[in-house]
Amino acid sequence: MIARLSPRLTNCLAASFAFAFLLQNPTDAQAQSTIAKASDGENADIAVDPEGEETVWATQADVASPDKFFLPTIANLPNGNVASAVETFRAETVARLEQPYGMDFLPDGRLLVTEGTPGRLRIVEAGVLQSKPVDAIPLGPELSDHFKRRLLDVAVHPTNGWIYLTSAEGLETGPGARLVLSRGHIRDNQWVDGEILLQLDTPSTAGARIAFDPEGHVYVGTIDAEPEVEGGPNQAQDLSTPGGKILRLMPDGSVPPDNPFLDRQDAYPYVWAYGIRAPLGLAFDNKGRLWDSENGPRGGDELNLIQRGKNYGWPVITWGHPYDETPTVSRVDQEGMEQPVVSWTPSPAVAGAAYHHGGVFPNWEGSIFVTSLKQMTLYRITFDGDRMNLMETMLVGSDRLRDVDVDEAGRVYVITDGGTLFRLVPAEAD
Ligand SMILES: [Ca+2]
Ligand SMILES: [Ca+2]
Repeated sequence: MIARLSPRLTNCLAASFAFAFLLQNPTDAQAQSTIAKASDGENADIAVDPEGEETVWATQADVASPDKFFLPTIANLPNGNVASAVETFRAETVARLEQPYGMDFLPDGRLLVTEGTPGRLRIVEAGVLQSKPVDAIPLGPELSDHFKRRLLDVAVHPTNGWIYLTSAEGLETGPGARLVLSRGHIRDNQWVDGEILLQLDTPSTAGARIAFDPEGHVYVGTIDAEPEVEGGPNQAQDLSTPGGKILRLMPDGSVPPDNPFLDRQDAYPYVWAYGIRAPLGLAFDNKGRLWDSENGPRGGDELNLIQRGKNYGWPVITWGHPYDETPTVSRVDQEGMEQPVVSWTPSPAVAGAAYHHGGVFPNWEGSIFVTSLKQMTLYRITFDGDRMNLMETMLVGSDRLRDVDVDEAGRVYVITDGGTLFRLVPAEAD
């Protein structure tokens, strides 16, 4: 029997099953597909119930027109104090934005937020959205329909004061898009000193998260080609191409002399790690370790601990399933390829990631927060060394949570595809 369920209902269904199937270093239980959901949360809803009888498939129209996920919606946030596992918090709406995608804090505490599709950079000062976007943000040629967001991530360098941006622009000739990494400063609400550091012809302009290691190197996650969408081959295992990689640059955009593949003639010199599928979150923790949250194909979303020169397996190994009508058991491991630290099936469509340093929420110190799109939840994950210790699921059904960040005080900021910027602050006394 084939039925069409609303995305909201599908999400509720999936949410109720998801927790039982969160696996750490997964086992064969993975193969017993319960609810197998379409990946990426960008564009599809697919679910198979535990008996495999009722199947909910995305329509072609859903896949072709993901716009419905980006209609303005008010996030469904809890009222009043919320007692979570180890902290009691309150969710507080800060601002309404248009398709926010990325955010970071300036040293003076102001929050920078990108609005993806209109391509605007906004400033939130002392909890108030400034009415005027930053002027003169450099945007190239308009994008073809398939590529929507013009401005992607924003990140403030921890020591040199430069503000880094990823943006997407159309090609002068034909379809496709170019991913651009640039940097600049904001002076009198104007983007100045702009420099382009990297330009990549890319199969997809999602992802493109920016992170900095303690030495100040710049990292960017790039999405792999999807042959079923772009027609081209996967790039993730091909070291000569920029897609499906974690890239590493010097702050000025030059190639770091200790990047891992510089002795290989054919390798793209910025490659730091490969075999990546859809890195929608990138965050360093306080130990200088890099975490990548990425979408699997249908099942097999991952949180990876990214290390120099390592291969994270896509598309050779995955805990997800191919996009066809019969979920099949995937190949899940191979010598020389890294396993995720956390693997989610069904796919919640994980997105942004951020490290929590404590502050006003001391019991969250050391956690990694990961947002999800399809499951509309915020995960808090703790670790024992490089293994997951526990995962807490918060704000279930709130909205498609696109990205998360933590301010200096330890308040947790979240942006949603529906356009809400909210933050988690300490509970008020009753
Ligand atoms: Ca950020
Ligand atoms: Ca992987």
